[in-house]
Amino acid sequence: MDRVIGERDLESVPFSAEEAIALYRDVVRTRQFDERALALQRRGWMSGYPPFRGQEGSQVGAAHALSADDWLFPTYRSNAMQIAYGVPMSDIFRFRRGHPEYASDHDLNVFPQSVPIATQIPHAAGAGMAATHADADHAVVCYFGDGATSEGDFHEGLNFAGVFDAPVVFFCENNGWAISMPSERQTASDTIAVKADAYGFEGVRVDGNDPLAVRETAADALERAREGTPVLVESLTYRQGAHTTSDDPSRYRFERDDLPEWRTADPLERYERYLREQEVLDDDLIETIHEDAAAEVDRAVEIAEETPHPDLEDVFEPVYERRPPRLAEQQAWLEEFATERDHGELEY
Ligand SMILES: Cc1ncc(C[n+]2csc(CCOP(=O)(O)OP(=O)(O)O)c2C)c(N)n1
Ligand SMILES: [Mg+2]
Repeated sequence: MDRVIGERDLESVPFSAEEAIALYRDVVRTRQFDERALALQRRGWMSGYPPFRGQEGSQVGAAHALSADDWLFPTYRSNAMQIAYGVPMSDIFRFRRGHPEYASDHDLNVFPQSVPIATQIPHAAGAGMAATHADADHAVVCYFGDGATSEGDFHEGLNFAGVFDAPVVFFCENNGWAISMPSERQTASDTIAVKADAYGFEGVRVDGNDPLAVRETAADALERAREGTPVLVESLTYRQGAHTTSDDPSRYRFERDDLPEWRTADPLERYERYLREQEVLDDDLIETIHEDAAAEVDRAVEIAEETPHPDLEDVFEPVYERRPPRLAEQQAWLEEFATERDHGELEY
């Protein structure tokens, strides 16, 4: 990669020290969110969690390039992107505790996190086509992983976007893994970015562990998208943790000596070191930023705990206008299960 952090100074990047610190603050905020979420899940506070540790730079950088009119299509892994874009941490905690996403405390243009792989890609292409149709000047950013590029939805979404000049930035976080499948076995293409050629637009690669490079790449891509050319960004980063809290990576993950150092570098440590060298961060500021982030996470946990548990009805209500019989049956079963559980009639 030609964008390795540390090989340039802040004078040579189009950002002020203030912006560089704002990015750092979000890397710290999201790192602390992720660490707390993992610890809380281990206590049974929420049922499952997909950690994004290692991918903060790849997400925070792009969030800083979006404007408030743009639309974001996230995945289960892109919580840092959402938090940096303005979604309250408490919303994400509540979602993980079973609260519906539509009951959120923000009015940002953020779609529900997609858990089915790649299904958000045609949706994002459609949202981009709708923007063109309405003569609106917002853009759409769609996050997905390396694994999603093997799905038919990836082809369909990028094909439509290319044909209809949709203002969409397709942002692929190549984090080295799709659960236990290493990314080099995901495709026989040289890179993921090169796939954009087939759809008639450009694909670019960026060092995803460098928040400044991601910010600049995403800003360029958004500008081009607004002019009617979609862009595929391949952000090279690394999933440091397990796929989710249900995963045991020791079953498949051995040292990835095949990846270069910059690829598995920790974005927080590396960026902090760089900003110290640039003399825009010192111990005092670092400490304040960490303390503020910890207080914000504490407060978000409190808000989530203060929120009454959702009704079982909330699981079913937003899915279909007219509930199909099989879903009604599942609801009845679940209500019976919950009643027995509440009366202590169930044996675990
Ligand atoms: C359509 C579909 N198929 C399979 C799965 C099971 N699944 C969950 S995550 C995952 C791997 C996704 O890998 P990648 O796209 O690289 O995203 P990452 O988890 O690395 O962020 C799979 C296969 C799913 N959720 N949806
Ligand atoms: Mg992946």
